[in-house]
Amino acid sequence: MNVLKLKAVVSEAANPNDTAKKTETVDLGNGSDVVYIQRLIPSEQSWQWFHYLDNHIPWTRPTIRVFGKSFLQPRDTCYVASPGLTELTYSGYQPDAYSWDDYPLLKDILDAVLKALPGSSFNSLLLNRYKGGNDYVGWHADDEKLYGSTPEIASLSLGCERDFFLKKKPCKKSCDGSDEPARKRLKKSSHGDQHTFRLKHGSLLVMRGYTQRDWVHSVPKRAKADGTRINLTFRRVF
Ligand SMILES: O=C(O)CCC(=O)C(=O)O
Ligand SMILES: [Mn+2]
Repeated sequence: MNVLKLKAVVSEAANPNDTAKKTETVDLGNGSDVVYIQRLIPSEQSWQWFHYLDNHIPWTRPTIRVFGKSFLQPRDTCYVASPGLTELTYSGYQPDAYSWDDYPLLKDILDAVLKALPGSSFNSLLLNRYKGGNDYVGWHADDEKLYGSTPEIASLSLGCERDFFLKKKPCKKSCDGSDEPARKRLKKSSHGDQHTFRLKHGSLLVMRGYTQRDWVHSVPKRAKADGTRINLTFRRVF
């Protein structure tokens, strides 16, 4: 991780009674940043949540459309949202929204996330289940209009550790003065334009500011990841 060059701030929890919550803030530049709290939720609590969600959430593996082709989404999913919100559509798929009242545990998890992020507000949740190293999420940005221009997305990880990659989007025009096509320029991007986080059991990663406008992220396949990982991304729909 290229944290040294990037004004990374590492701090320990102020309350000595609290589990040490190593927090790292990476300034991505141009009004984007990522906060990573490595141990937000104690391990035992995280495993309880993991097993409950693994067994009780109505997981589905929908067919999605990417570049005009239909694929089975390479992970299970479930969507929860407050009533009356604009419906979510991604990759040609519109998930049915379950209610927070259907799964009261999700409200407890939301409270724990909000405790770490005072002043934040979330009204929807996309859950993902990666059933092994072949499951993944490809490069994308959560830049749907319904999240507004500077969405805060808080992502809690439970279970098997996986890598999370962030990569700067190519400039639309030749913003660096180059005549090369965008795809070629992306390949040449410098190290400051890429970051990797190892997402631990019980960790929280928060993307803020213009991260969805200027960056893409992914959780790639990993041959050695043999366990299940559950991920909860809390979002605000406007
Ligand atoms: O599983 C993760 O950590 C990321 C999931 C994600 O990016 C998404 O659901 O939009
Ligand atoms: Mn995403």
